[in-house]
Amino acid sequence: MKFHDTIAAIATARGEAGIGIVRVSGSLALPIAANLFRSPRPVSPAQLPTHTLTYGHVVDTTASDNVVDEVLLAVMHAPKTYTGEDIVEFNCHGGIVPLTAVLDLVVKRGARLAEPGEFTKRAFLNGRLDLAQAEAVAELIASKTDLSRKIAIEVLAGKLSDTVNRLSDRIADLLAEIEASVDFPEEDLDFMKVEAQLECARAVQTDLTTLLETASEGRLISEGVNVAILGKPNVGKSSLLNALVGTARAIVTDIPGTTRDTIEEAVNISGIPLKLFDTAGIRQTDDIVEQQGVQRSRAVLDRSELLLLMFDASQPLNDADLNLLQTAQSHKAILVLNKTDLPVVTTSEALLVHCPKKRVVETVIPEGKGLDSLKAAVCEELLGGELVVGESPIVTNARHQDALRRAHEGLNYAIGSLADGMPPELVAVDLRISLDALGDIVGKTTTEDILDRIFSQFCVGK
Ligand SMILES: Nc1nc2c(ncn2[C@@H]2O[C@H](COP(=O)(O)OP(=O)(O)OP(=O)(O)O)[C@@H](O)[C@H]2O)c(=O)[nH]1
Ligand SMILES: [Mg+2]
Repeated sequence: MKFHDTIAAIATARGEAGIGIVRVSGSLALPIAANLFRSPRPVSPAQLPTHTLTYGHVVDTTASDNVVDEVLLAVMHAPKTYTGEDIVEFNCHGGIVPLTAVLDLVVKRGARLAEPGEFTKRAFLNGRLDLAQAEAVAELIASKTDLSRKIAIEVLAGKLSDTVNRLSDRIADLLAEIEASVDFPEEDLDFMKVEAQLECARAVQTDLTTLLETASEGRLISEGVNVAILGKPNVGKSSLLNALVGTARAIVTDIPGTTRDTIEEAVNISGIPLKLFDTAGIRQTDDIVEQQGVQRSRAVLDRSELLLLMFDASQPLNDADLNLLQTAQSHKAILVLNKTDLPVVTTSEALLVHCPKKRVVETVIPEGKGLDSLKAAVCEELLGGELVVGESPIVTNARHQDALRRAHEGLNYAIGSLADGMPPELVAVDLRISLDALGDIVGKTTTEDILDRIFSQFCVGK
């Protein structure tokens, strides 16, 4: 696709840094560089070899060639560039003033400011990346853990797209065969043929299901999980938060009712980004501030995917404990039996009497005892064990998950129609729904407004 305008943006983060980059893409990129860039050895940017850096200065030609910044100019000639167009990048000193001054000059020479994600949108529209790969660029930038980075880089390399395209090809082949039987109806009585088509559709369905099943865990890795620490006052909730975060984030004292408000911290456990909430100990209280804290604890409970319910081994179970054990029945929860260094009054077995199906981890938080087992239990509870990035791709994106669901549904209907001996025209309609849904993932069938929505979530300059 040929775009008539040239776009420009500061591609690096705002703030002070060693370098900052003004990126320019489009047919005016090289003429603009020729106008603004001076090097000790006179060169024309259009003549510079592609993908090279040249030392020089950006000058303001309308102000007697005043030097604006000392830069390295990167020149990349179309079509083998990020956007598929000519690109120049001014590697400037990384401060907002020099960068804005260079960007201003670039705009004055005919470029316009780029929209968020517009470079990547051009890359997509020019066929340099498919849509799933373009989205992986944003996911890579936003990745919260090393595991989400690994998954994003593989999607960017085309691992998901390859799998989706192979599934599409198999459905397209089946569709072609079924459409042929519309054209030559005398063949549609061929029982063997329908059996073979059914077998083929079911095989695709199995692979589609496998891919779709990775989405619940995949999305957890890209989006994170809310985890609440709940328990009666003084059981060691804040101590646990601090131990998992690795700093003395929350105040810990031996006075029950120390934590009054909800404290929120991000931690990474085996590649899963957790948003961890330390809460006010739950108990009946006349203190108004503490009452509000207890209310907030209950609100946190409602929006958490996993609960760490803490119990004090040195004390008998009270009503608050029994209530929590009741709560555990209807939630994903791990029971943490803390203070097992003190003379034990409440045992793991006692907790399990109330919640036979839950995991119990015994801890002595100040000594770090049981923390590794707790982390393993969290991982097991959320992912069913460590998630290994292996041969098959992992779906981390809600839009892809939705498209896979639609593809799955279309195929289901097609299988039903084939099995019931429905006319091939009807089977073909369902197969086409499935094919279009898969096409949405890689951007073959995606509408303009969906594209706009996707790219508007990118940062400016990407
Ligand atoms: N002996 C022993 N003491 C612990 C253990 N874990 C925490 N403590 C102590 O228990 C006290 C209370 O700990 P916190 O972490 O403040 O407890 P909390 O559940 O956040 O309490 P509130 O904020 O009041 O609800 C502190 O004095 C901790 O040092 C443990 O495993 N063994
Ligand atoms: Mg506390």
